[in-house]
Amino acid sequence: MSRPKVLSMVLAGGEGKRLMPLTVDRAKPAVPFGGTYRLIDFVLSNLANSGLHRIAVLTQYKSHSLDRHISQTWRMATMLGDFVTPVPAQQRLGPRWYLGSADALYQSMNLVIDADPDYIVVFGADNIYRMDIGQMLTAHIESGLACTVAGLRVPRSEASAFGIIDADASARITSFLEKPADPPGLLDSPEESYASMGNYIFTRSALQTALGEDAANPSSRHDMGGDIVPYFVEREQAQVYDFTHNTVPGTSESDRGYWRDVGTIDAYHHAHMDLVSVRPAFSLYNEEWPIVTNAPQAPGAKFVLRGTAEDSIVSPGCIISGGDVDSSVLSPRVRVDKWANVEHSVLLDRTTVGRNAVVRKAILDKGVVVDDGAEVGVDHEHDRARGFTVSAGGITVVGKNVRVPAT
Ligand code: ADQ
Repeated sequence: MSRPKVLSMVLAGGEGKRLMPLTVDRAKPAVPFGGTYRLIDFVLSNLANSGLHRIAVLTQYKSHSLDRHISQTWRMATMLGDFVTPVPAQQRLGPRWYLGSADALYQSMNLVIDADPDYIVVFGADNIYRMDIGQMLTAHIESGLACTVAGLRVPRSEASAFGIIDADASARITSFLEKPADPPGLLDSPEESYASMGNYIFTRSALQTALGEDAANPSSRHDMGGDIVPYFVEREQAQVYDFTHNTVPGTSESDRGYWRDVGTIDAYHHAHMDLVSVRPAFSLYNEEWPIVTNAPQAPGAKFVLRGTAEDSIVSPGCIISGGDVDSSVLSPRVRVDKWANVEHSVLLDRTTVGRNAVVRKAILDKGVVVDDGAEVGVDHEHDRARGFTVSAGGITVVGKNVRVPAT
């Protein structure tokens, strides 16, 4: 069989309201993650490592830092030549901003016509995982169906954030409920539900027809999960691809099946803690399936005056000068001064933590300055009174460039 022609389209227009204030002035896929990465690096690395090099990234909301990151990291990446193209909303059909994720695809149909693919891979941009998408493509082609949805089991308590799948023994999807208030449990495991990962493969002609009908339907919300997947389920043309069957070179048994939606502050914080646990639930150190990013031009991290970091990721350019860092992730050029204490926290680029300061279970956005002796995450009432966000799970978030005084 000749190699099928594939076009990948990455949906990168999400606002990420539940990640506020991290998404005040950046699109959700541009949110930094794991020290030196941004969320979009995970899907783009998965596509590139899977040999799928023809990629359009559909951006929209506050896309400036996202566009810059894609051009610096991906468009120029020598391993890919110039395959990754960011497509800003204004380059599409018509003058309007798009209405939903399906409309973003519909308005980008010119890319499909130009590339003339047999199959279209449509993936979200906000998740942390490794996946060989070639295996899902094979399953899609072998099924002969029009639509394949990647799925995995999630705790039922979290399932109302997802599209929930019911499938028969042959993996054909028999029902799909987008973000149901009361998600059904599985027959063999009532406290789990089968969730869509928001990653799809379509046969090109079928997707074009579906998007055309959707665009003409005034009652549609033009949403991939809410409208397009149900369209194919109704026509008995959708199957689920079980993510736990996917194998990626270099991953350990414990890494297998790791997938996190980091759509909330608590989930974002939790996924960082997964990175720094001694046996990480998700390892960034797998060189056989590298996650690619734009490494900063900065010297190695430096530890002076008995500064320490334990169970932590410390990026280039950081200086730990007599402070202690524990179970935390530090982006490039962070400074932690004498007698300061940082624990269970995520510090983004160029934050500084002054002498005797305490930062606990917190996320500090770029450029935050914690003054000498100041505290973050110690007293939640005080945190809220100072205008910081405190999540349901008790994580304090300080927005970009904010100065935290000692009183
Ligand atoms: P959500 O992630 O809540 O659920 P959505 O907000 O549409 O759905 O985001 C999906 C992807 O599309 C993200 O990568 C986002 O950045 C992007 N996006 C959102 N709106 C867009 C737009 N107008 N244009 C371009 N891109 C856009 C989805 C599915 C669920 C599934 C979860 C898994 O709808 O069924 O369970 O993903 O995380």
